[in-house]
Amino acid sequence: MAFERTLIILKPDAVARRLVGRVISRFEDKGLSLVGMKLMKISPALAQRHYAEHKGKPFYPALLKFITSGPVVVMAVEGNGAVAVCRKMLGATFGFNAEPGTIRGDFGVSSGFNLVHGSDSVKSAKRELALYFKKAELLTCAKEELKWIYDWADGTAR
Ligand code: DAT
Ligand code: MG
Repeated sequence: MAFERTLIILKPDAVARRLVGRVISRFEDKGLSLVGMKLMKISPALAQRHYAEHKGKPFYPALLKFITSGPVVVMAVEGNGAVAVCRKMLGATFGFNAEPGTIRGDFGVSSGFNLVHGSDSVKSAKRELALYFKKAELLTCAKEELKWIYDWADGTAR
C-alpha cells in the first residue's frame, strides 16, 4: 500500500452537533496523520466545483444548500492507503445503511446529513485537496512520530 493523502470534510451537521472532536479522534486513533486542517464556510462556487460530478442529479440542489449552510472542518489526512481506509471508516453513504462502527453508522440515520465527506479515489483526492488547500498549507508528518505507527524494518513504512 502506498502513502496517500485524502480530503476529509466534517460537514455542517458534524460541526453543529459538536462531533468534531470525536470524529477527528477516529482518524487519530487509526494512526493516520493530520497534515492540513481549517474551519471554513464553503462558498456556493466552491461547492459547485467540488460536487460537479453530481450536477443534474435530484439531490444536487439540497446537497449544495447543505454543504454551504454552516461552518465545516476541512482536513488533509495522510497514511498508508489513506483514501480507501478513510472511506471504510466513513461507512456507506446513508447513515441508515452504514454499518455500526463506522462514523456515519455510529452518529446518524439521515441520507443527506451524513456528517463527513471523504475522497473516493486517489485521483479525486488530488483534485479535491487542490480545491481546499494551497500547497504551503499542507505539512509533512515528522518521521519520528511514525516510528511506532509503521514497521520500518526494511527502511520504508509498512
Ligand atoms: P459519498 O459522500 O458517500 O461519496 P456521493 O458522492 O454519491 O456519496 O454523494 C455525495 C453526497 O450527496 C452524499 O454524501 C450525500 C448526498 N447524496 C447522495 N445521494 C443522495 C440521495 N439519493 N439523496 C440525498 N442525498 C444524497
Ligand atoms: Mg462522493
